[in-house]
Amino acid sequence: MSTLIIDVDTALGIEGGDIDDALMIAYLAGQSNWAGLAGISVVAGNVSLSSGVKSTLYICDLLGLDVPVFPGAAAPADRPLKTGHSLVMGNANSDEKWIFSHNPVREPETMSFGEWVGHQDPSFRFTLLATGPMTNVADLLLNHPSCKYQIEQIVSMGGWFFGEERHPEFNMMVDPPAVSTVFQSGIPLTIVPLEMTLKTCLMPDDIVQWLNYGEVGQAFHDGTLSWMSQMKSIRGQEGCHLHDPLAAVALLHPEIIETVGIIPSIDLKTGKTDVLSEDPHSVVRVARSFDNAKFQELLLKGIGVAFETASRPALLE
Ligand SMILES: [Ca+2]
Repeated sequence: MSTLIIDVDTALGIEGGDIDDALMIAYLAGQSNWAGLAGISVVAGNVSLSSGVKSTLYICDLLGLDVPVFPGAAAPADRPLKTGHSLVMGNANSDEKWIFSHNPVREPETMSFGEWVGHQDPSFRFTLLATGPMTNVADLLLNHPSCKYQIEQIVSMGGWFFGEERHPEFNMMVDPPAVSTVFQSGIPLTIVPLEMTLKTCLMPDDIVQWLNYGEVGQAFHDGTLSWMSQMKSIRGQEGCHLHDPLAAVALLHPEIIETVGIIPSIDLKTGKTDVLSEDPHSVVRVARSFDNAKFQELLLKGIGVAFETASRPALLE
């Protein structure tokens, strides 16, 4: 696979912020036989842009992940931002409270992601793993059009494509015109939709072992447990779903998912997604099934490797 760049709306560390982007980053950091992560672009979605950047930088600190972090769009172009945080807290103006006692040490890039790509060698190619609203991705395609030829493929988490009881999925709902731009770009796109990720589940017992890994394990454990408590109190749900990590594991291990080619559509007002037709030749593919047990095994293994590496004392010279 080519170099990887991820576009995320990270929220670990924010009370009421989903932790799935953070777990995905930890999983990617744990790929010791593969060092392809070249950059992280942050988009507003689960939380505001400033909180998302703070969370991402802090996670990079914890994981010892030395990659550039680019602040992206603070809101969609045509409508105000409605964060996942405001939906979870039931209050559009609730503060995004930081639950950790430390703040990130590293700083975000001053250059935009698009400018950075523009500064790379023209032969630079990358895979874009997008697990937030598509605002940044559409911005890249519209304002830095030559980048289109540098993106080999996009893998994303979002939408709800099959089934009678479909609703607009959060990532698609935040910025539907941006999704439409991506759908129409012609870039190969693999989508891991909500109807797949709702089958995933992480339970408190699965994360107890993280407490063996010092500060990084403690922070991920506490942040994840806080999100699980939130899900329990507002939805009566045990544990939490692993939406974004499924997209990352499916990218690195395509053998765990089955996809079908589709011609997708999106309602530009509501963000509700649909399948106009199935088409084996379409560049857009959507996951229809996956091996849940294998997914969870690979995810927890990768996260464990990342935590062990990050918590290991530095060797003295
Ligand atoms: Ca996300």
